[in-house]
Amino acid sequence: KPIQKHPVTLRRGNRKLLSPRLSGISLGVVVREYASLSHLHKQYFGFPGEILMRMLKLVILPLIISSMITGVAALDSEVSGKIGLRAVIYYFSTTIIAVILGIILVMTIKPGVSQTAEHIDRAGTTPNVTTVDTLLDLLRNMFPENLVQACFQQVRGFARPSFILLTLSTHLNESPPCFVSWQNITKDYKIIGTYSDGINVLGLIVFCVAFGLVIGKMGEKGRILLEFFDALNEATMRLVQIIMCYMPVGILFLIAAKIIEVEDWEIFKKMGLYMVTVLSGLAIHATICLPLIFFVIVRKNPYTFTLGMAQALVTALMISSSSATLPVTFRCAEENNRIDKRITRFVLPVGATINMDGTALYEAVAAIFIAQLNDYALDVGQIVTISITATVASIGAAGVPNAGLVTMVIVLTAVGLPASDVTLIVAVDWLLDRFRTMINVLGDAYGAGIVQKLSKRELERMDLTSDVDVANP
Ligand code: DAS
Repeated sequence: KPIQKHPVTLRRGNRKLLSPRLSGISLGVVVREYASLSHLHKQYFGFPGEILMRMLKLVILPLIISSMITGVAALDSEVSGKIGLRAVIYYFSTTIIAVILGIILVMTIKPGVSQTAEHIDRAGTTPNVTTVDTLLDLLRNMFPENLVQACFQQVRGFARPSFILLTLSTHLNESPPCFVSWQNITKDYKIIGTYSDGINVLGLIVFCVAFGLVIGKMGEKGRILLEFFDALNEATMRLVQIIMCYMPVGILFLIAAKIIEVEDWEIFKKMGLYMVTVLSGLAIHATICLPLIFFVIVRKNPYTFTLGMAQALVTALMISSSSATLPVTFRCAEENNRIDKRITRFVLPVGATINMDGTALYEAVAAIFIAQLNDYALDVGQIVTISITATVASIGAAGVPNAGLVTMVIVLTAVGLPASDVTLIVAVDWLLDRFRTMINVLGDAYGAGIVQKLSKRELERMDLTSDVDVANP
């Protein structure tokens, strides 16, 4: 049967290029050949995906600096204070809701109790963690140093009082919580492009907010700086546009490389109920809790809003990093969901760093699941402690892959569970991390939409008074 002339063909001028069907077939052939050739070299198969990750990570630093500084400078300090407060209240409330949802589900489904997993050998019990340093040593034995540093710095810096409660130790013999110093950032960024997972994003944000406030107060003198950072933001977003053209290829290879890597599919059957508990909690939070809050406040269709964020959600699902997804989150929020740049530039970087509903839900579920596996009967006090520590730990989790696993050790420690039992769930974390990162990004986007709605009056008042519309050129 003659091939039907494809109605739409790719053309440049009057030269006909490959028709979409032909190009799809040829891409499929290329990928299959490449896969068959490179099954011996997994890392090469993952290389095109790694390129995508690195390109996105490359733009994080200029994007956060330019967006935060111009975002804060474009708002006067009173307005930015109100917007910041609304954002933080939203972050805490949705995170607590996610934790409570997770606890209700895991106490109902009881994944750990129904499992007839062979009794866990208690031989390698972890040291009874009493100080921050013992906890740090334990983490260092389990995870890469820079990942531990990224999370620990954030938890310690952000939640010191609860941290003391967590470790119930008398001697916190480490330096006061470190906020950013410039060399601290460059230390993390050894060479731009070899992004270290341990960048101190929280410290960077603190610096940018302070710097933006100062520039905003400089009036005419600060204008040249403001225009520089605005131009830097514009240039960075154009770079993101170019990177997004490559995205389909990168994502295709990222998925393929991950699937090739998994050797023990058996573990998924054993952990099935646990994964169902986590995934159903994340699904309920994303399709009911967050949309309901959004609809009540913004009075718009939340699902249309979610559709507008689709590209960012797919990116988060593929790369498991809220920070690396930030460039795409910006584009979707501003271009598809028409959120004011003065809100996105201020709210999204903070949200990507400290607002992690998916991670908080996951850590609460995982901690109680491990308690069930060990036949630990948790009392109400311990359940409450898990709620608080899961919330704090999600704030401390950096927006990089597997961060939630690192900070979960803190949750386990807080209720006296063996921290080494984290190893029981590591095997499925690469999959669950993707879904919780996706919910983290969705929560950030909803937060920007809600804060914009709540700040409508301030923004309108500023539009009337401001002569330089820097935030929305
Ligand atoms: N991967 C983290 C993020 O980027 C979430 C987590 O590890 O829990 O949001």
